[in-house]
Amino acid sequence: MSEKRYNWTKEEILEIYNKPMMELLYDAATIHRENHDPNTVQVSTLLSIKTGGCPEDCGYCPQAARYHTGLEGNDLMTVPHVKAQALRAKASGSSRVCMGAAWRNVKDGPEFDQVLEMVRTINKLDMEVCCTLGMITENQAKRLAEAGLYAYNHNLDTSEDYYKDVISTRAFEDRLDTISNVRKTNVTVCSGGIIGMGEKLEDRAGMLVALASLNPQPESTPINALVAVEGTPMEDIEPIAIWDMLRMVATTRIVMPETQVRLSAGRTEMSREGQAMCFFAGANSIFAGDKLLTTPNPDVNDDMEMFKLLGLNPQKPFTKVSQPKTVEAQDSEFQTLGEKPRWTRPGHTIERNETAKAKAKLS
Ligand code: SAM
Ligand code: DTB
Ligand code: SF4
Repeated sequence: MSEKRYNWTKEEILEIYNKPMMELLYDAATIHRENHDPNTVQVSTLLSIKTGGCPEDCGYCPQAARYHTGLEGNDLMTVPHVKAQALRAKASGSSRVCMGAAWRNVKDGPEFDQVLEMVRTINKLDMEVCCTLGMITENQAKRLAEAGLYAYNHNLDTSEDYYKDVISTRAFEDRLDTISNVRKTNVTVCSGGIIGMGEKLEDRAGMLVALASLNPQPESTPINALVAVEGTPMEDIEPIAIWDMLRMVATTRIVMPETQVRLSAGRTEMSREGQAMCFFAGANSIFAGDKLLTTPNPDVNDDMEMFKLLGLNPQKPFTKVSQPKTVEAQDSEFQTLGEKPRWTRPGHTIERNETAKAKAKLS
């Protein structure tokens, strides 16, 4: 059994990443088999419960209000609508629903109360519930846990160095603080990032250093390929080659042996052969459903056909961690604190983000 380490250096990770491909695949597949059933893949369904109009300036994101991406925004979804979507996801073989909101951070109040009710509702359907709502405080993490949340997704997205070239409205440190708030509960941590944003290989390695040094390491790590959306500052970036995805998945598997590695955004650009190689190299989760949050994803029937072809089985819910209990709103031991946390606002200038913002104003 390979030993789990929290002190990987950037140099060590780059050495792994740059190995001859066959060595890298063999090493990653070996570690994968030591820690996971290689024929089981966890399937999550994304649900955008609050779309668009986000105040942040994340350079990759179609939901940032300041860029002109032609996206139709929505108010927060109702609980019955979410329940209906969760039931559809369950029927299609998904074990987890991941609810995303285009928020900078969670604010206490009726909308958060509504999200807590969504969490209770889905947990009662015996599905794993994940939320990705932006930054959260310790009290908010505890309230989500009490409602029955299984996982919280909060990506580091890239290295600490490159973060400053991607986002100016919050700091890398804020992301780590939210992850640490989630770790004060029994909710599992889902954290990963995006490749293909113009970062160097050192940044990919730097992101893995940061993720692998979290103790405990994230229970799941999404690896997204940038979906370059028109109107965003990254609209002109060319898609990455499958080889980059493969190397990133394999390296993630080696440095975080127990983590579930999720093949995330970018699968519409990948062939079945490419995805099969990623599963061999240690990916053991996908986002399924015809939409990610706002952009297309492969058809769920095509995915199930691919599973059949490869002899893969969808993972049952609560295989890794047992189902949390749901406490009803009236029995809650927590209160709405109405906190106004002071998350960072570095506010430095990112030229391409400013250009995209100016272009949006003109149109
Ligand atoms: N607003 C919350 C936040 O930023 O944490 C939650 C939603 S946000 C859309 C969740 C994640 O989606 C981001 O951290 C990023 O990793 C991923 N994402 C957003 N836009 C993307 C894109 N165009 N391509 C690939 N991944 C993207
Ligand atoms: C993650 O790492 N990827 C998902 C999920 N976590 C929330 C989101 C991908 C979004 C891709 C762009 C979009 O569809 O808006
Ligand atoms: Fe907002 Fe999240 Fe998109 Fe950033 S990634 S603009 S915080 S929705």
